Order: sequence, then structure tokens, then C-alpha cells
Amino acid sequence: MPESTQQTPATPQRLDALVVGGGISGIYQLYRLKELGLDVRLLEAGSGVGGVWYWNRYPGARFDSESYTYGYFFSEELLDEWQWSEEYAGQPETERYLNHVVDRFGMRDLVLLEQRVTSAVYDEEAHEWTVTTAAGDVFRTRFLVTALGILSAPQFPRVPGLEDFTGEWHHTGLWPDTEVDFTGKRVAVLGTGSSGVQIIPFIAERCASLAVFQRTPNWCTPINNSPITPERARDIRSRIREIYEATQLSPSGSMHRPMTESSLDMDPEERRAHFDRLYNAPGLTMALANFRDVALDKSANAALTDFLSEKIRSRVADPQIAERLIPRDHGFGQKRPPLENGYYEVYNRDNVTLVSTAEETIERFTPTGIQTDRQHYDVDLIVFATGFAAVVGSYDRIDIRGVGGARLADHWAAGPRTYLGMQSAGFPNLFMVGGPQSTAGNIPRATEPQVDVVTACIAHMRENGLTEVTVTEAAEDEWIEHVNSGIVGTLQETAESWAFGSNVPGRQRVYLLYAGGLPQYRRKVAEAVESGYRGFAFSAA
Ligand code: NA7
Repeated sequence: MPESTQQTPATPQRLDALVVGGGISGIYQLYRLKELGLDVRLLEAGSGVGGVWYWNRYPGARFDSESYTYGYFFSEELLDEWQWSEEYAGQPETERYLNHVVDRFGMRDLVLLEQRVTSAVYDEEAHEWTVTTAAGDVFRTRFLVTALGILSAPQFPRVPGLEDFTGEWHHTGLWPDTEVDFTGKRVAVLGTGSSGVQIIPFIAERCASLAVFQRTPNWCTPINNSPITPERARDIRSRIREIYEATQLSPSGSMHRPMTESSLDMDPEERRAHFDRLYNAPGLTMALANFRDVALDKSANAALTDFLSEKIRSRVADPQIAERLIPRDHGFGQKRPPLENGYYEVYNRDNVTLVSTAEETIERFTPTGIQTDRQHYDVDLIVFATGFAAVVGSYDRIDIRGVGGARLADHWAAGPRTYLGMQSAGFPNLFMVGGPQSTAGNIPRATEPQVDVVTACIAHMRENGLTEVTVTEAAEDEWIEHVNSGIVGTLQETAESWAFGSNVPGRQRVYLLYAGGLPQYRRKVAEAVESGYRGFAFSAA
């Protein structure tokens, strides 16, 4: 008999729940559902766990949040045994931590690697999702939880010719597991967001020459990182519950809270001294523990950007280069400010050139480098630090179909529609953690309440013999109105940033996150749950 050319469909693996995404939120969700006694698996596209901390393994990648506020808080034993080596730990340490957690809590066998989900289709009769991966595996699950990450769909410039380039190229968000050698090479970096600002000093010290292609400068402030001594580690451990409580009161889920005083009421000298203290303080203090009016009032913001412009001028020797590094299109905090370590001094080196793509347009990549409308840059290696199709980009990569075969992409055509950032109408039993219209900031603290609610909701359904949970369009409308009310009138609203999808050509400008802060978000979620899952509709088969 001739061999059949038809592929035998894979026999679906049946599960109670499936988590998609093996980053910090997905791992926590897996832990909680396993604890609940569910037959659960986690699918991860990478060949290791870690999410952002797996994919972004470029040199210089590190936390912007304090290490000890980023980790998990669900186990006293874990808190006892894990000590972070630095206030802002580097990527390798975070990846080790997440692997440690997976092993420590017996989750390794529940994680299926190199399983990129391509489609998820809801079966209305069975109240189950059919999930298919690029590897051809098929899963049937009652509950589907997506923990895809808000910055996980890498974005490349829409410039032709990359396939002709004969050198090496890498995206910071797809960095290889093997060492990239910059020694003696002519390198180009495109992009000066958080990733570019972290990797550029590392490359500059090693390469023969570096051309940094900057589209828009950012307001970068020093990270002021330091090692955590054993004494400091003991102190942190003794205060860890207090630290956790502080994260719950902070809008960003961090150690920081904005000051209520007005900066404009201050004497200019006093205000300057205050900004100087923040500049020399660690991490995102400048962004998150500043006067509240800096985020709301143009003149308050201008006082700060004047201060920061002077800092840039004092650190960059060539006045013309310094001026190019000063942002003109946005104030401080309107876009996520990168943290830096020696970034501005890079431009004092003889082997570094700053190319402003506002003045000099990139026309194409060539076999030997980058052609602008002014000249050709001969390079051996190109680094794309060009960011991500944020928040919804990772959902766009999966064909998600709900009731009646409706596509999630169509439901979200005019911008994401969710209730509490956790469910979309017409997509029952599908939960999102760290999805659109939910808080960002310190991600594990932001997604923790969502994971806890998903877990509680599933437990509630199992206890009561319920097979389906969904939300209404009215609940979505209410949430969207609430989301918009948190961003309207802020200075953030007027800047072009990935939080509005502005970095993706052709994408409708709509706010993708939740600006109301973590305490308010937690309150909203708690209110919904305590009032009997208001906004959710349950049914039993
Ligand atoms: P970001 O912050 O989105 O930065 C991407 C950078 O790449 C930014 O400077 C962009 O300029 C630049 N970019 C994008 N497209 C181009 C083209 N076509 N040409 C030149 N430059 C370009 O991503 P990161 O990875 O740095 O950081 C992501 C988040 O990680 C960050 O917000 C923190 O939360 C941690 P633009 O400003 O769009 O003009």
C-alpha cells in the first residue's frame, strides 16, 4: 500500500489546566494550580524557563526593581535559602533563581519546553480548549491561563535588506545561549531604550568601533547598584514581610511611593538638592519616589528635565553630542526611563559614534553594513535593541478562537477589551495574567493578585460543579472606562511609547496597561471577588 501523505492528528493530551508561558508569572500560576491538585502543565516556547530572563540574556541585562522585591513571597523556606548577590541582580542570577524555584517545588516535569503555542480553540460543547503547538502536539484543557509577558514579541525595524547582511546580528530579546564575541569587531546597535542603554557600555569596551543608531533619546538615570553583603542580606530577611507590605502600598509594586508634596512649592535650590539626592539614590527612585506633580504638571516636570539635561551635559564631553542625547519629545517618566551604568560616558570614547536617525535615515541593510541617506556604515555585527510589540504582540502570535469561532484578534481590533485585565467576553475559561489593561511596574507583584484570583476562581468552580466562566461585554466596557480614567490627564498620556503601541507601525494608539496603580488594582479585584465574582458569569454543564 502506498504510504499515506496525510498527517495523523496527534492524540490530545487531556488536562485540567494549561499555563502558557514559563516566566515569573507562569511559574507562579503553575505552582498554585499544582497546589490545588489539578492535572496541570506549562508550555514554554523557549528551551528553558525564565521568560524575559531566559530570552533577554544579553550582556548587561539586569533588574530595574530591587532583587528582593522581585522574587516570590509564597514560601518562607525559599526566602530563607535564596540570597540575591546584588541590589539589582543580573540576568544569569534571575534565570538561576527561576530554575531553582521550578526544581525546589517539584515542577520540572510539569514544564514542557520548546512548545510554542500556535492556536487555542474553544469547544463550546465540552467547555474545553484545544491548544496546538508548533511541534504538532495537541492538548485539551478545561482552563487555559496565558502568562505571555508584556514584552515578549521582539520588534525589528521596517528596513529592507537584513537577509543580505553577511555579518552576525542579534536582537536583545532573542539573545543566543552562546557567547557573542565583540572583540575587534565593528558593531552597530539600533535602539536606545532600557536594553540598548544596558548593552551599549559593555560592547563599547570590547569592540573596535561602535555606531549607536538612536531614534529618540531617553531620560536615563544611574542605577547605583551595589552588592548585598551577608549583613545586609540578614537585615533584608528580618524585614522581608515589612518590605512585602511596602510593595503592596506602592503604585508600582516596588519599594517606592511618590511624595505627596508639590515640587513647585519648594525653593529652587532646595528642589535641586532633592533631585540630586534622587539621582544618587539606587534604582528607579527618581522615577517612582519623586514628587507626584512631576508626573502631572508640565512645569514640575520641566524643572526635573532641566536638572537632568545639565547632568547629561556634565557627563558628555562633546556639547553637540550631549545635545543629541537630551530628549526633546517627552518629559521625564512619560516613557519608561532606562537605568544606566556609565552610559553617557560611552560617548566620550574614540571608538563610539552616535548616529541620530532623526537626522540621518536608515535606508537599508547591505551585505556589509547599514546604508543611511548620508553614508554607509561598514559593520561586522548588528545588535537590535529595538524593543517589542508590547502587551498585545504576544497574543497576536496565537490564533485564539472563542465562542462561535470568534477570533480574539478581531475582538481586540480597536484595542484590547478585557474585564480586570483577566478575561475577555466570548472567551470562556481563558484567563490572562500579566495581560493587557492590568498593572505593569514590578511584574511579579503586579501579576500575583491575578494568579491568586485565577486560582481561587478555579477552586470555586470545582467546588461548585461549575464548568464555564466568562465575562460580559458590559463588564469589559466598565473596565475600559476605568482604565482610561486612570491615564487621561496625566503627562504619560501625551507621549509616544510602547505602552500605547506607538512603536508598532500602523497600530491604533490605545493605552495597553493600567495606570491606576497596584493598590487600586488589588482593591478592584478584591471587590469583584468578595461580591461573588461580580462581572463574571458561571455555568454548569
Ligand atoms: P524599548 O524601550 O521599546 O526601546 C526600543 C528602542 O529601539 C527605542 O530607543 C526605540 O526608539 C528604538 N527603535 C525602535 N525601532 C527603531 C528603528 N526602526 N530604528 C531605530 N531605533 C528604533 O525596548 P527595550 O528592549 O529597550 O526595553 C523594553 C523594556 O524593558 C523597558 O521599557 C523596561 O520596562 C524594561 P523610539 O523610542 O521608539 O523612537
